[in-house]
Amino acid sequence: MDAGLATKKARVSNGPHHLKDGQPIYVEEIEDTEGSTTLLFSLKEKVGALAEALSIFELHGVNLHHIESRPSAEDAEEYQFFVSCDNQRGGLKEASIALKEKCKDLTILSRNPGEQKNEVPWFPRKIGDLDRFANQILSYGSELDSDHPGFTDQVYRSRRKEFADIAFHYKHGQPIPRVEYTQEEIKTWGTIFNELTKLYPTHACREYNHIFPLLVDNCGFRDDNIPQLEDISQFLKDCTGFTLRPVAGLLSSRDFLAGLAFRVFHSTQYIRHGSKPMYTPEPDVCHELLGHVPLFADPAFAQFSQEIGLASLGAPEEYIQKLATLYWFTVEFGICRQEGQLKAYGAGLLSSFGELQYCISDKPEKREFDPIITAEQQYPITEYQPVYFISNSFEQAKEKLRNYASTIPRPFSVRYNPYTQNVEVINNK
Ligand code: HBI
Ligand code: NLE
Ligand code: FE
Repeated sequence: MDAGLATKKARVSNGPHHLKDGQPIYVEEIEDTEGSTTLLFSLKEKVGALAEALSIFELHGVNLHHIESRPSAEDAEEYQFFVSCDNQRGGLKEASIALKEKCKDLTILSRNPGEQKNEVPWFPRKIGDLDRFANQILSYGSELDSDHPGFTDQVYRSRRKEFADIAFHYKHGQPIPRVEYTQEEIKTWGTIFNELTKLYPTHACREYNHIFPLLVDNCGFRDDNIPQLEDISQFLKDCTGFTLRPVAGLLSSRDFLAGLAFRVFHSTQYIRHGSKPMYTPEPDVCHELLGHVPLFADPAFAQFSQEIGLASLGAPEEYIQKLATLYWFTVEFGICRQEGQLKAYGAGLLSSFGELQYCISDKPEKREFDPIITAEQQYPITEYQPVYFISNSFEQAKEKLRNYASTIPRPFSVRYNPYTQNVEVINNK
């Protein structure tokens, strides 16, 4: 939809429309940027109400990308609208001021949090919105860095492109395409599977060892078979409602955490290069399936993961970074005490037979897990961790992180509706 060039209007002063960290935000503070902005507002149900609202965008020359509506959860006589627009050419500020006169609850969500510091970053509201992340890969897609072990291996590189294509074309609700893994890929998986399954009884936490046999029985976890994401997704759905979505590489922390709010785990499907089975810095199918999947079948862990995801939606960038660091030292690299021994529950440990042995040895430093302190810790992403944070139990780690997440400031609260798979936003007036 293109409304043509802007007819600039004089700036009108207007009251605050929104509170953030207790501070009012004024629509005048909207900056024209390269990004897109989503506006959220409600209108009384009446013929022509929407057309009238849209004419405001047209008048100010704002190009709309996407529009959606639904009945309001709070007021049966109102409809809620989500309008995503391009603000490259300006006009949005003026359009918002005019729109503010028609609806009392205009909220501005932006896709570019860094540039628009006073606004709530865009976040997915319904499970299908996760389709928008498919092309937002930070790294590790099909383009490999020069220090990647597969960099000069043409066969490996073209294989990575095939996997990236599956992820880029995937849409919510479709079955995840099955992949026929090559003999070489299965051999790499087999080495990792056999080494790790020797270590799990002594090195993995109780919850992990409890679920693992179910994956052997139901999903084809064996040394001569790389399980299919679709089968695992179905299995997890039956256990806890979690599902998998294929992803080409690393998502931003914000996008990755947002998936968890919908009980969706973004999973890679390719396998690491066969020359370095014991450790890889990038997530691969071994990391996802052997590291993460077992715990997503655990109801308490699934609930915890979703809460972290919900706490991240629309959170300020600094908190996303803290949450990502805490996620790193728990879900990825967490260690807990069980029966007087150290056990790994972090997926990055449970998928690396190199680091799994190293982490509970006395080489790395170990500190007590404390979210406030741990959230500030720096960490390398391409080598074994120099520091791990230990909790007295797996349960305690989850409880501490959950309490921390509930303190993240936001001018609204969210509630997940499992029937519609939508996130409902409740404004804290
Ligand atoms: N992206 N695909 C993918 N997989 C992850 O495990 C992942 C990610 N992005 C960020 C991330 N993990 C974490 O390090 C935290 O930042 C949430
Ligand atoms: N280092 C892990 C492994 O080798 O399986 C992957 C970690 C991904 C964050
Ligand atoms: Fe991971």
